[in-house]
Amino acid sequence: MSPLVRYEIRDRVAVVTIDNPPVNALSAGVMEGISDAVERGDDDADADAIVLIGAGTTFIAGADINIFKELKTREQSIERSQAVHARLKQLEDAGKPLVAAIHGHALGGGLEFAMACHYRVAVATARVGQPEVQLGIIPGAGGTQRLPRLCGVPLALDMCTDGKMITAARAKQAGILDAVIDGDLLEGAISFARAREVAKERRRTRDLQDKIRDRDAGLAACQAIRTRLLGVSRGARAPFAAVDAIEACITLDFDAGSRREMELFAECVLSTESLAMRHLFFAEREVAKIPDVPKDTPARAITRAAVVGAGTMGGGIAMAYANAGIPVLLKDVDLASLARGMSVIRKNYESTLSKGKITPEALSQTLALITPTTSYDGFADADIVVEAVFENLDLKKGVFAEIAKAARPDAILASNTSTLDIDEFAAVSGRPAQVVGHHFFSPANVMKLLEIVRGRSTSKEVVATSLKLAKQLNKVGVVVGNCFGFVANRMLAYYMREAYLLLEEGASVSQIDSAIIDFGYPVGPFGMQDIAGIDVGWRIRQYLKSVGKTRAEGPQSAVPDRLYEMGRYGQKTGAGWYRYEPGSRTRIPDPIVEDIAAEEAAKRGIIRHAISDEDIIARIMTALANEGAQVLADGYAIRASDIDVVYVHGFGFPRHRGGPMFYADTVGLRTVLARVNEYRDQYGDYWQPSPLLEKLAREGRAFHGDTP
Ligand code: 3H9
Repeated sequence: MSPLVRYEIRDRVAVVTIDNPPVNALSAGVMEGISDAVERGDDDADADAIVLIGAGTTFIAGADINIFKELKTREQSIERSQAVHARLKQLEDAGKPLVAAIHGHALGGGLEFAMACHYRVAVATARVGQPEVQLGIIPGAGGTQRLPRLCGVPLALDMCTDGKMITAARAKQAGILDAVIDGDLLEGAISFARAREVAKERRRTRDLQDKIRDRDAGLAACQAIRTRLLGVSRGARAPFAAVDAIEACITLDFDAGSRREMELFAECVLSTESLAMRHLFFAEREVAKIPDVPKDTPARAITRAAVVGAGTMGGGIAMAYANAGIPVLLKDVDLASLARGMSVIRKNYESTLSKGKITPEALSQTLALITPTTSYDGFADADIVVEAVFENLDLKKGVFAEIAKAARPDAILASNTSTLDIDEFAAVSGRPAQVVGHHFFSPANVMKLLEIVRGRSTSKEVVATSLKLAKQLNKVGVVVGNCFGFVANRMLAYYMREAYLLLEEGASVSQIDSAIIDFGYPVGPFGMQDIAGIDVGWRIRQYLKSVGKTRAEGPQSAVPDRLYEMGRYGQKTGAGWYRYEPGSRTRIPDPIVEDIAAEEAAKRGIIRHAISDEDIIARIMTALANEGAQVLADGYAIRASDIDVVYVHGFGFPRHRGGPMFYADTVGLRTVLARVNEYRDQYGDYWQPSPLLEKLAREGRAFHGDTP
């Protein structure tokens, strides 16, 4: 028998324990081990029933995601699925009651194995779900056929299309679980199994029909969710495939429905979408591994925080701390600024309340964690102080010097600068090892990315603490180097450069934004800038001018500066790249902006012309990948996959395309390089291929190892 699965008899019940740390993923060996052990239990004269349980912290977190790499053809995928489906039917056909005992997670194939058992019991803290869609696939071991039979079509549709887990209580209420066990899980599962044996009960999920009998209601639910998905799926295919498979559960018998699931699974698992999403699954875990900061580097506890600057960023950062249950002081220079900041925070929470995402009690508890102040009193109690004042080097340096006096000597001092040199702040802090950049993304209480900027002297302990803190704040922390704009904004400058130039060349603001949204972003470059504030970019450009730099090489479009001069700062002033009706965020195209673009184009001798959406995407994505290659070559990002994580979580780059570097790999680096060279010939020498891109393309390689 496989060492991954143990077998023992307890109280005349065969206990089958899966032991494949860390998450009992279903490798081929685990699946075989479970089949063998259940068969053994069925034949064992000393066993009246069988319990399937996980060792360690969880039941089963799903199939081992690495095994999908092995699937190269549709036939191969269908053949594998047939074998797994046969295994599950064999479990379901066991002659003795078979009970899954769930703690931790039963996800994906884990839930599918549990559903092929006759009954399922779980501890109250357990979670179950079908998260496959987050990997660009659908449940592939009968989940789309068994889940609706247990919980009905609407919940099965929700679970298989959004991939979110549900609690044990919800799963029990829906019929996915048969009991929630208080006390010891194994003891509870054994007595549950014995009771079924005494009652001579065994229930095969595939025989259940009650919850899928109402065909019309089921089909209507499928149609309704397809319509909803059109608005939210951002071009991903897997959620629709999941609906198709559940529809087959309603219209076909179990075997034919399973066959349909296998076909749809094969289509999804071989797709670029799935490759991209599996890439991100591992990239998001890899990102916390820093080569010279070992896993056991001590990380400090952050129990109290202070933020300086109650503007948009400071307020959002204070909310992020409060949302994590960490008390936070929020300081600004005067009462009026503080009152403005606190009123924005209150409005944000009230909007969350009106959407039903927070209770009134939770709202007041969370708000109470934020203490507004105009002085540095209490700063000495903070484990971390975050500076979030205007993006101006002298101002920030002054604030840093003040903070250094007010904070405890061992406190971490973090700057939320989006572009400036962390080492300049370290120099005035008197404790350079404790200075780090914590670059949040707007809105800071929502966006998941935290760029952790490592200065020349930042200690390993501060890096480890920052990574741990990012998790605590429900963010994805990515450690980046200290260059102008760090990783996110350095690359963004090239993305925006192309957007501005495409506009001058003849594409409209709304065409460029729509092309990017159709690509899968939630918002286009201009819509995004209207949210972030055109004044923010203007201020950075002024600073750069004063030090004789530009953000990205090449022509600097004057259009954003002209909007700034007209007081068009974006949504906050009711006009920017678009115009907005009072109280509305609906973007209304404004011909004035196109006129300004035409004037600026004429000044630069550009003859405006029609540009296709494909060309817009090619230009913008090529600029991103080429600069990403340079960031990587310069050592400011540790891995290409870190850049992907930055873009997915900082700017909403579509997950199903894997991030800008992975997307470039799927386009092919030879094509990307050819485009850079073509643009150089057409537009000028400011287009220069990164030597790393040239090297990889020449060698037929990709940013992420082998070409996908
Ligand atoms: C599926 O089941 C398809 C079926 O329908 C078909 C069946 C035939 N595989 O996240 P963590 C690793 S598709 C391989 O940091 P946490 C992970 O990489 C699957 N590895 O822990 C990490 O490794 P490392 C559907 C996996 O406590 C380590 O385990 N299931 C897998 O924050 C710890 O992970 C899913 O999509 C896996 N399935 O969260 C669930 N899962 O330490 C995927 C984890 O080297 N998993 N690893 O970096 C999760 O959502 C989370 O891991 C979980 C724990 C919530 C379980």
